Amino acid sequence: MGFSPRGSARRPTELASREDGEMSNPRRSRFIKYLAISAVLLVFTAACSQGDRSTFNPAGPVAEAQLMLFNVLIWIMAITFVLVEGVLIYAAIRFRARPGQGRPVQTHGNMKLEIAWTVIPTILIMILGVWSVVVLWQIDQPPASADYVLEVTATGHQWWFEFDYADAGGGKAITTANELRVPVDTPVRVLLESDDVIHSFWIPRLAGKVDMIPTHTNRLWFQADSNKIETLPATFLGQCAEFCGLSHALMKFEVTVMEQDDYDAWVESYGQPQILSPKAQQGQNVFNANCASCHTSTGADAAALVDGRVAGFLAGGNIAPGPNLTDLATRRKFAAGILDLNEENLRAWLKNPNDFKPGNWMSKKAPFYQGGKNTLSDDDISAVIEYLISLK
Ligand code: HEC
Ligand SMILES: [Cu+2]
Repeated sequence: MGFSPRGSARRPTELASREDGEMSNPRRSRFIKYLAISAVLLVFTAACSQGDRSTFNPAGPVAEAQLMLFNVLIWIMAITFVLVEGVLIYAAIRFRARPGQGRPVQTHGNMKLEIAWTVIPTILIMILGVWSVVVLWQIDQPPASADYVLEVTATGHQWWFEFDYADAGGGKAITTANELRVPVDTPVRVLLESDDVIHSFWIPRLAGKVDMIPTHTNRLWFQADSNKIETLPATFLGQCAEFCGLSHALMKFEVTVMEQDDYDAWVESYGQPQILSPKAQQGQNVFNANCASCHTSTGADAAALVDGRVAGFLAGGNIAPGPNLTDLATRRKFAAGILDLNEENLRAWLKNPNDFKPGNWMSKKAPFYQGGKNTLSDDDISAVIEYLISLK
């Protein structure tokens, strides 16, 4: 009970070193070290707020509402934290034990204080809680006043995104991968599904993060506002936000926001038969023989086809659902947003996808990879690349 004699005996020397105002050398160097670490961390957080992936730069109503929620919560919590810690530190310094001081006056309880620090936080948390839920409800569905909502099903796969438009416009169904194209100023409802493990759908500047769960459909919506975008088409980066296996960090996608006319033109041109050069025709044969079990390259991927692949995959066959490649050549990137689309990168990818995506199912399952090496001839690889870059 009370102060131990050992404690009071030690106190004067400790206080003396604290009161002489100067920091001792080891303490000063430790202080400088912490300062340096904080400075480095600050640089990292500064990097977080830049570029196409910043939640602090919303480009539409949903991301804006989410940012507002974040800002209000963080500021109220920061102010509360500073106040409470301030009073605590003030009390600890102001009323600290001094040498020669006897036992302080003993008190117990203070009804007014107890009530104040129970009631104030309760009210605060209730306001913040109720308001958060109201905002979450508000951004759950596109505004009822919207006269058109584009609907897309996004399916998570290890480690890429499939996008299915049941009606992309004019009744046309489209299946594509890793690049979601949407018209500007149009609400887009995204139905979220997964064919393997849990993923999470996140476009930092537009909306997120909502989990993609096998056998259960979640949803979110977003809209890209023209008055927050400098030039069209604009690209917004997306990212899987739930750890989903080895290459989770390489599971990205892009949202391309287009003028309505450009979007309509894409829908119109999607899956139109292309005129193939002789080399590309050879490539098409290579493709049909080696790639078509997992990839589609002509028109829509019927849901049944994908389901069949998923079933084959789950049964352990030489099959894994792969991205629909119908419009591959019109994309900026491939392999889920990690490689720029050009011949050189396509060749490197086909040689060994594992160099870019550890554990990917293409090199694990495709029979033409033996011991991590592509056994197709260089000529066949060149031909299939010729074919791939004709897929518009
Ligand atoms: C066993 C199934 C399977 C076979 C066979 C297969 N792939 Fe793939 N492929 C995949 C999977 C799965 C991915 C997704 C990899 C990832 O991003 O994690 C993929 C990704 C790709 C991509 C990137 C697509 C994009 O939209 O990002 C290209 C291009 C590609 N494959 C080409 C080919 C070619 C050409 C062949 C035949 C020579 C082939 N694949 C054979 C399963 C397969
Ligand atoms: Cu994922």
